[in-house]
Amino acid sequence: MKRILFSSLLLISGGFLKAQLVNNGGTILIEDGGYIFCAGNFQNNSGNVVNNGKIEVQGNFQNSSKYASGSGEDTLILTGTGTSLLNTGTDTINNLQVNKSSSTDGVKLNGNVIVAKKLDHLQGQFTTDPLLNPGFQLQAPATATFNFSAGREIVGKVTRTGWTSGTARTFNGTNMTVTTAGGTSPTSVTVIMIPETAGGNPSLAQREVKRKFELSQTGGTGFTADIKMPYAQTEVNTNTESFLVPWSYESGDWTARLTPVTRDSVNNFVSTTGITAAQFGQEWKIADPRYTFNVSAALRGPWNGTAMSTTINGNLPLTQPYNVTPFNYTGTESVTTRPITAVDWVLVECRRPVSKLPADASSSTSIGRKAGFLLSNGTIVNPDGVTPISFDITKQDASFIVVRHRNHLPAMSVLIPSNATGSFANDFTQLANVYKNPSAASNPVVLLSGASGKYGFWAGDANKNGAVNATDVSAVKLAISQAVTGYQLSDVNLSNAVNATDVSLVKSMISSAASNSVSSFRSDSNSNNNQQLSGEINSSVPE
Ligand SMILES: [Ca+2]
Ligand SMILES: [Ca+2]
Ligand SMILES: [Ca+2]
Repeated sequence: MKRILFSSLLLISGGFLKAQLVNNGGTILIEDGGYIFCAGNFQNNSGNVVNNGKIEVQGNFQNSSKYASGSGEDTLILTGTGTSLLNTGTDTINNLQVNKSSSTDGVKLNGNVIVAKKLDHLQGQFTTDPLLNPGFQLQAPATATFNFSAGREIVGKVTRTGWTSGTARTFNGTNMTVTTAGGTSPTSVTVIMIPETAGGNPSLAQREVKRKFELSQTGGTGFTADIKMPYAQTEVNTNTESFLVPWSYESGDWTARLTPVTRDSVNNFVSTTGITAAQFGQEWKIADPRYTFNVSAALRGPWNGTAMSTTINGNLPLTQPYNVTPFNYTGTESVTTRPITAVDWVLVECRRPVSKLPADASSSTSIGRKAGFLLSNGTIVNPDGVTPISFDITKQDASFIVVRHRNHLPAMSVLIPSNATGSFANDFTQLANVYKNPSAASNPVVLLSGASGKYGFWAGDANKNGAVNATDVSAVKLAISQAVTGYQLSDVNLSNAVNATDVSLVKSMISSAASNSVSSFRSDSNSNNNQQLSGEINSSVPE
């Protein structure tokens, strides 16, 4: 039996070619305190390597036979320039140190690698080669220590075995951690993390930090997980770092996890807690869920032939008024000062049915909404009175935008494609931009006089039931009889008074719809004996 004994520093180097250490059947024993330096490749083709000391390799390290350690430290150190291929075969290395010459040099797996005690990633790139060799992984027991110097991270697949709940374990970098709790603990957890530079563009690219994560586990049921996910500054794309949240890819949809989220835009990570076992086994990414809605619209009620009046500005509530049926919007938008050109509060919704069909865009498909102000020039702004309305949405992809007003019929956009800049735009004053229910008798919006072909929202839904008909006339008349004042649904022209002008406006809407109807207006002998009022205008927005 051949045995090579190294009890002190051994340098193996060559002349013009990089030296190689090749074992074709012997036993190489590095005793405790021993140190092999190999400027080239270290290749254990057959036989045994028993490492109780240190092996430093500047080329490739390939174990195709047996590698073992005794009681010593057993460290493999990868240094030098260029790319070292690393493959420990089916055997385990106690301590692995990646300390290449510069950040552009690296280590790439050429098979699976198992590290039992400690990983030190000090300098250079380190990749498991996830795109070309998705099966390769760095594996370590949960008890192993992972130490990364600043900016270092492992690209690709890392598995921690012997998993137990309750302790945060590091995977691809200092800020890539997973903790599980409750249920039945997994036996192992795997993270595949691929930054943009390594091809990590999340599937169905919309708006995202250019890096993807795939989490999975073996075993375990009913547990929850806390995860922390890092990113590189260069991957931020069009996202605003202070808004970033995790997203998971579930059932063909990217779904934002708006809470609970913590962020660190200095150290560049996002974390969340309590994700379910089912969510855990998904692709994840990081993206800014706040979208800007550059939408404009007009209301027929306050339209005076040249502009929308702001007569009720002084009576506008300081808190959004849609916290009532049928809107049931519980947002806390409020102001201390009303924007001086505000016509009224409006409620803006983003709807995204899976089918992408407008008929399916019911309120149950809402992925975010917010109350803001409609200004006299038609723009819809945040409560700050200046910036285009913006809010968080929980799904990505093409969407419908709905604008609702408390006593006008709502309107919905046609399908608007999503984009990577986090914005949607729609001008509701253009008929072609507004969805019309094919079975609706009238247009979804009404032509405004003196406005060069612009359209406004139908006025007169004084009882806010999604239709303008004789019952609204009755509601206005009742309000007149009660001499109500202030911010009233029955003030359908927003004139700051409820009077005969409001009755006339509702009637003119109904008769206008009747004369424009595709089909004849409904005749209902029970509702009203004034046949001119028996028509009605229905909202084209799915309920
Ligand atoms: Ca940052
Ligand atoms: Ca009504
Ligand atoms: Ca009025």
